[in-house]
Amino acid sequence: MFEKVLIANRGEIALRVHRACQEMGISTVAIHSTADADAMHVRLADESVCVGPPPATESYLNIPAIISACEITGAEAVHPGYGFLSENAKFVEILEEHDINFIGPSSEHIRLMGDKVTAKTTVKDLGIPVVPGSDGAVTSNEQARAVAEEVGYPLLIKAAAGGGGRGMKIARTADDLNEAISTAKAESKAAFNDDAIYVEKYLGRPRHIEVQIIGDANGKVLHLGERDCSLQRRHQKVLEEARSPALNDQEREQIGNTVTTALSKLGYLGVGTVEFLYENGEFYFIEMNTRLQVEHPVTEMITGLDLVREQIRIAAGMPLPMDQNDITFYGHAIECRINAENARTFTPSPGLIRDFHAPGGLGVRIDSAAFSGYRIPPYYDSLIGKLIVHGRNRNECLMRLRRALREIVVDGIDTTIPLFLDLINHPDFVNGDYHIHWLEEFLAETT
Ligand code: MV4
Repeated sequence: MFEKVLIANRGEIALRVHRACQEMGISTVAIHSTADADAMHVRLADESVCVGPPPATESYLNIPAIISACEITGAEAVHPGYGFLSENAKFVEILEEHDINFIGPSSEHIRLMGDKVTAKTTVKDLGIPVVPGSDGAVTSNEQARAVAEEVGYPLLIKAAAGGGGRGMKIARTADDLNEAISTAKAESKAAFNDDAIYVEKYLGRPRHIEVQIIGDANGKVLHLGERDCSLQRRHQKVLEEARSPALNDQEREQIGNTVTTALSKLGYLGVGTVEFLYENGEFYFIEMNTRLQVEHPVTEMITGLDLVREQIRIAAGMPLPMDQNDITFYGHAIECRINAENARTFTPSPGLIRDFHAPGGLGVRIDSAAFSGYRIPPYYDSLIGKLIVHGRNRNECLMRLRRALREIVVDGIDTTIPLFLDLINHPDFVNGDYHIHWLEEFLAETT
């Protein structure tokens, strides 16, 4: 096992990784920008290295500075958290050249899934259901038109380099097609310097359901069930739950088995998430994430597994100590992302947290690096913490969430807490009856 791990991240996820390391007897190295010198992840780590000025491009994304920090401290492995360098294949290759372990999948698998066209054709060949559409990239308007005749309108034009909704355009009818293609290409060229596109049938009101998987160096791949992440705004998830209120056990088992069979053929190592749209009882693959995700705690709460611990063990070459039959699911978990943002306008609200009080009690977990007197810097994302609640069933989980939301105190800045207090009383949410556009429609109606 590693003796020392460098955590190439900040905020709550840096703390989350530090906690797993401590429990495994591994000492930790924090990196930080000058803006984060007093941050909680720096205070708790065994050692820390300043890697640059506040902008992430010069600090948390500064590969030479991070490699130097590993060499100076003797860290044998890097945990990237999420965001920043977590899905950067080049970074993984540079670590390899320096004989430093990356706690995550191979650079080949990161690159494969980073290109949405190669990801889709690869998983399709492995037996995962995909959205009907072009076979690979589309290189002419005539080709797009031919696919549209086959799958029907509306048609969705997607950027191969995209993801997270960037570079997507809908063609409602054949008349819209040429314009949608040229706008999608132009946007993708500007954002990613790549104008490759592909097309799919547009699904109107699906749910976003993702399957958590974990694979080891022996080719064993297990699934840890699904999460429903349909409640989102502008492609930012707001609340996630496990299991999905929309699935029955037969559907769960079927999609879980399909995914594990496919990913074991690929020899996938590490944790990963296979994202689907789900509509009218059918699953359609959209993307695969090759990192630990923000919402991983809801999976931890219902399986009792520590995903970061498993990531570290796998990166150290250890086999998964369990089989699929050993994974059991207990109860229901919901995560609320508490952002330093206005709950209605989502305008960022950095600044001083005058008072911070975490709720507690049975089934309540807070993953946060915030504290009373902490000043949120304006340079990074606005996530200040995650409230994760577990109950024996969804109803108990909802009751517990309601009381935890009434206990939590974050004073001095605007947060998204009032939004959750509204959501928890909405019949559609209480009934689990929502889809990927539900939250935006709710906000439009009530703001
Ligand atoms: C779609 C879709 C409808 N039909 N694909 C958005 C981000 C990217 N990950 C995939 N996305 C979508 N792909 C087809 N064929 C609708 C979306 C989509 C979406 C997906 C998941 C979560 C939130 C979303 C919000 C808007 C659109």
